[in-house]
Amino acid sequence: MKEIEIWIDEYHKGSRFGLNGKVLLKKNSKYQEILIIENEYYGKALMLDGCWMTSLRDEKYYHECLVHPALSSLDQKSNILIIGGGDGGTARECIKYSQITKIDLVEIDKEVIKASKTFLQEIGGKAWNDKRLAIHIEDGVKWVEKAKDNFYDVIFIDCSDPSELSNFLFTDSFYKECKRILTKNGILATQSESPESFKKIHIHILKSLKKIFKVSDTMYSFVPIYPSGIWSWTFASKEKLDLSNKNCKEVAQIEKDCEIWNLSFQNAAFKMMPNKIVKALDS
Ligand code: SPD
Repeated sequence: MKEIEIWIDEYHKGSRFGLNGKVLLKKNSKYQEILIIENEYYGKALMLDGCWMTSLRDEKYYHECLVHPALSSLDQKSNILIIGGGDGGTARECIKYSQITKIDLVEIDKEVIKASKTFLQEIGGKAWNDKRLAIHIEDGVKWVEKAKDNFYDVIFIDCSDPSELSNFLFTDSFYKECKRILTKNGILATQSESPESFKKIHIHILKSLKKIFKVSDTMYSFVPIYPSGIWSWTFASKEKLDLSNKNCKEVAQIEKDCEIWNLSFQNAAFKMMPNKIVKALDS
């Protein structure tokens, strides 16, 4: 008998972004609905509460852009914090850097990690067995509040779109707490939504980070399964932000390993701010 294939859509302001395939998992955790579908082109894909999070085919567009601009540019990098990131993709990119000694991955929903380890094993890959990775099932906001001053070299915010569950991760008070726990030259690296489909929150994130941190910069690229496809990542630091990767010994090897990211891709991506966003930031 042919397995049943259905369309699963993310609805967004009167548009829908869908994948067709066989549903491998659909369950409600304490926090959200978790759905995994297997699509002919994108492979297995994860949706949380009706929003696409990642797919095997396009996840590298997202994870490589979140991780490498920050890690390849920092001379000192021992302690890393990942807020969210329960699919393991951000951790997988982090473990490529030998200097890192500890990665705290703080994910509120243990069921996301369980589903990812079961169905999306390739995304976390070797990270799940890397001794430097410590998984904490906890609210990222509380974790940050409890963390010591000047402790983390990089904080990655790998969260969902704003919702009841994640709203606080987009607030000034959360960003200020992140600043407090970053080392002097540390970097906050956050997914910063879409300048097209999430324009209002995108501008809010960029303005907040500019106000709170001494320096910040945004890169644009694509995540094909997200609404509108265009996406952004923003990097902020309390002292200096030099994302030119000049001292990173591992960068050549990491470029070879990556599917999307390389230095010229990154350089172009930091110059891609749409003019309507430039104008909105100026006003
Ligand atoms: N529109 C979806 C935004 C989700 C960003 N986080 C994705 C998690 C991948 N690790």
